[in-house]
Amino acid sequence: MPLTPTLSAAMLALMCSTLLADDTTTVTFSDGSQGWSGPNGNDGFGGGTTIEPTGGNPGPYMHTVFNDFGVSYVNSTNNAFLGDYTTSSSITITLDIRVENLSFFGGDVSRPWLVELRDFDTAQGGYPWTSVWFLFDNISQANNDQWTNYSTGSFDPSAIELPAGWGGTGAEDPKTFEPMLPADVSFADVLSGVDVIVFTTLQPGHFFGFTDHTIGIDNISITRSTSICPPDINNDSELNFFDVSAFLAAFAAADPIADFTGDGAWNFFDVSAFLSAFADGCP
Ligand SMILES: [Ca+2]
Ligand SMILES: [Ca+2]
Ligand SMILES: [Ca+2]
Ligand SMILES: [Ca+2]
Repeated sequence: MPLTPTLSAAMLALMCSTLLADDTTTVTFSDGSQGWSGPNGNDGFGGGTTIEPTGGNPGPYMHTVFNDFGVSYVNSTNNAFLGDYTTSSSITITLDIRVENLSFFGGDVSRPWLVELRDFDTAQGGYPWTSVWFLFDNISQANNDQWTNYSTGSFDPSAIELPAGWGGTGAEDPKTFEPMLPADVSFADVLSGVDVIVFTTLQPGHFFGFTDHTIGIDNISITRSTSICPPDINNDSELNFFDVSAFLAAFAAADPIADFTGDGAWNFFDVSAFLSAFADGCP
């Protein structure tokens, strides 16, 4: 029987319901910093970062008063935010920020606000790390004087190309001098072993003067969603022709999602395992 998209979708779309298991970690600062640190000047020079007991969204929050080119909040110890993202079928990173003051020589300014995921293992060419980063917005006192939630939205950590809204560092475009990922490093390569996560105003490739920052952050969250239905390749909780099509494309591209036997090779056994799992349906 020929497999037509319409027919197979109609036949198989009823097989599945919710096929993602979510694992969320949220740092509310009620249990300390949980590995997060903000800028702190030597001997207090330039200002510093403390956890305030009240005034967050709600309760405790991380509060920074600092004068520098930019501010960064760094975590290199909390495994909930680090390690291999590609074992999840999708990831979402969110946080709340409030800007009390963001000014340059007394005049209000806006600054980029982004999350950057750094990997030391793929670093090359004299760069200390490769990274991928997502620009949330430009923040300012005028726009962010109340607690504001920012999210990367759900992204596929196994994507080879940078998803929309993401940039890379670790090399330089020879024509534009813009930062970019090294040619042989993919989005998924960086996310297969994240060593440091950073929220920062320092957008790669941009430079800023000494700026007064008075900023609060709260509710730093990561959600790792794991498919409990591997043949649902496109993660829409339905098994249909589009998954077959997505599997074949992933197989042709040697995407890890199509390595159903998990042996790092793409061959007949993966096709067979996929078709078998597809025929079995999902819980
Ligand atoms: Ca809080
Ligand atoms: Ca790494
Ligand atoms: Ca699907
Ligand atoms: Ca295989």
